[in-house]
Amino acid sequence: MSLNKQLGGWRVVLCLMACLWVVPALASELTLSEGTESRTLSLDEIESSPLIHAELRHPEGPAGRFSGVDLDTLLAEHGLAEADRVRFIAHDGYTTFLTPQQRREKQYLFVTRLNGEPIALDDLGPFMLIVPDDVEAVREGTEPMTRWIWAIREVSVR
Ligand SMILES: Nc1nc2c(c(=O)[nH]1)N[C@H]1C(S)=C(S)[C@@H](COP(=O)(O)O)O[C@H]1N2
Ligand SMILES: [Mo]
Repeated sequence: MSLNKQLGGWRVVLCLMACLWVVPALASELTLSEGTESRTLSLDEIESSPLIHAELRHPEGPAGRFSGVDLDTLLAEHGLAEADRVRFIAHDGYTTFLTPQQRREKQYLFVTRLNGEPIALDDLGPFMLIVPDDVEAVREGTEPMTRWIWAIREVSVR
């Protein structure tokens, strides 16, 4: 094989590797918007709040150690603690919101990692909202899991 062909082959391999690295990195961004203003938060920026861990099986399947930040702490970090309505928008178009009262009733964990790794889109990532204290109740059907939104791409407050 000529040297030229070998280099071409390597170029293809390097491009593929770059794509495999870039695509999940892009997916791990969160849009935080308030009215017409919006900013993009990286995984690092989200995780600048203290990480909280919970060992559980998500009703949709994934199990293990879920790590993330307390939703209210995350909002406070960005001056949004007093938000009236916190809406979550998922990559699949699903959307739901939390009122201040709902946020007071329970601790919502904004999950950024499963078993120490950023979460793939196929595994309900990049971010999901869970209520660790409700795992049992949801399994038993005494609590709804309509606010256990996964594949979160945007948090929009007003
Ligand atoms: N991203 C995303 N999150 C979601 C949903 C969804 O369709 N997409 N469905 C919600 C609803 S209505 C419920 S009851 C639970 C479980 O949804 P399922 O019963 O459709 O699996 O997840 C919630 N979170
Ligand atoms: Mo539902």
